[in-house]
Amino acid sequence: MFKKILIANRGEIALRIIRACRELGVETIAVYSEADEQSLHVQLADGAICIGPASSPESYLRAERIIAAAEIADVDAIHPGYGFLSEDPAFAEQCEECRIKFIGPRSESIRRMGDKATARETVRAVGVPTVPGSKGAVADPQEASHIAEQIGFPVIVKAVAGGGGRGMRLAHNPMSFQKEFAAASAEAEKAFGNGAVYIEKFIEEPRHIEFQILADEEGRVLHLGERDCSIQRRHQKVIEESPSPFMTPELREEMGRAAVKAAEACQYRNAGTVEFLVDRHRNFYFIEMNTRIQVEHPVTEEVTGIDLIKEQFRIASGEPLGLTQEEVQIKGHAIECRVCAENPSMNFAPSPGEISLYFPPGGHGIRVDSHVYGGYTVPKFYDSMIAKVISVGCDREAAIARMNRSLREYLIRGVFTNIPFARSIINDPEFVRGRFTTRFVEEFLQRTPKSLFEPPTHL
Ligand code: MV4
Repeated sequence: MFKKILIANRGEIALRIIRACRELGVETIAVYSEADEQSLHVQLADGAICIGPASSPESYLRAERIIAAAEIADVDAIHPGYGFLSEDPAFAEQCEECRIKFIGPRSESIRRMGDKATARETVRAVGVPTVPGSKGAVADPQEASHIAEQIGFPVIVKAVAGGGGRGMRLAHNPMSFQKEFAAASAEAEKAFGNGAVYIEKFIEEPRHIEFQILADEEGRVLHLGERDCSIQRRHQKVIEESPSPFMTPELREEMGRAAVKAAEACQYRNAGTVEFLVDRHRNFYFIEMNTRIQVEHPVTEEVTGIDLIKEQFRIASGEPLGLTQEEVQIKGHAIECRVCAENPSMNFAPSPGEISLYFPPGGHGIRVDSHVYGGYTVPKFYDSMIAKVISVGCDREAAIARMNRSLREYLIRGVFTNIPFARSIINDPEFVRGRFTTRFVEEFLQRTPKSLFEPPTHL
């Protein structure tokens, strides 16, 4: 096992990684921006190095500063967490060149799966179902039109460098196609400096179901079942759960096998996630692979009993996976709500500031992964997520009841939060029925009076 590692991240995931390291007996070095001097990850790590001013491009996104910090602290490895540099193949490559182990896949796997058109072709070649669409990127508008007509409308135009919903355009008919194709490409060029796009048939009202995988350095791959992430608002997940209420044991086995094949196709190592869309007939289609640990990993941990962060360290240090696919058992049900400092009454605008009062929920079956505390100031510079509440129960009903009571207990004053919003979803009859699609939040917002999830007006 490693002796000392550096955490190239902040917030709750930095804490989550420090906690795993403490239990493994691994020393930790935190890096932080000037806005994060008072952060818990700085306090709880064994050492901390300031890497620049508040803004991410000048701190957490500066690969060379993080590598420099790693060399000064003389660490064996870097854990990138999620976001920031976690899916930057150049950063993974620099770690490799400096003989610092990158806790994650090889840079070639990150690069391959980071190009969404290449990812599609890579998994399609080994028999994983993909959405009907173009073979790779399409540059010529005439050729694109021809492909769209062949696929049949509606089609979706996606950025090759995209993912997570950025740079996507829907075209309902041949007339609108040219416009949407050009718009998607222009948007992609502006957002990613890469205007390449590809085309897929638009799957209407799908569910978003992703599979957690683990792969050791010998290339053995396991899947740890699925997470249902259909409850999203503007491509931001709000609630995730495992298992999916839509899943059957047969479909899990079939999709799990496909997820493992997708990972094998890119010689994947360490923890990863294979994303699928599932239509009403339970047809499933690969859409993307995320080559990092994800925000919602705790729901998988709670139903499998596997500590994914510790597994990441064991795998990266060369230990083979200690269990077989048959030994992975899904037990009970877990739900996660992302708590964000934002105001649902103001179109979910971020609400940074000082937390004046803080009382997190607890008790049987509740886990809170968070870096905040009473007196902490939520900086305006980063993502607004301040906590994740994870409930676990013997079944979905029990997990829902537990989530409902814990969101009721959760006291946060000084900033607005989406807690009332999450709670009203948890209590929504359609959510409780478990029959939702990626359009759930949109439909919920249309039929639900705002007053049902307005946060208290006085802080
Ligand atoms: C799609 C789709 C329908 N058909 N692809 C959005 C994020 C990105 N990861 C993929 N996304 C979608 N791709 C085809 N061919 C619908 C979405 C989509 C979506 C997917 C998952 C969760 C929420 C979503 C909300 C809107 C659209």
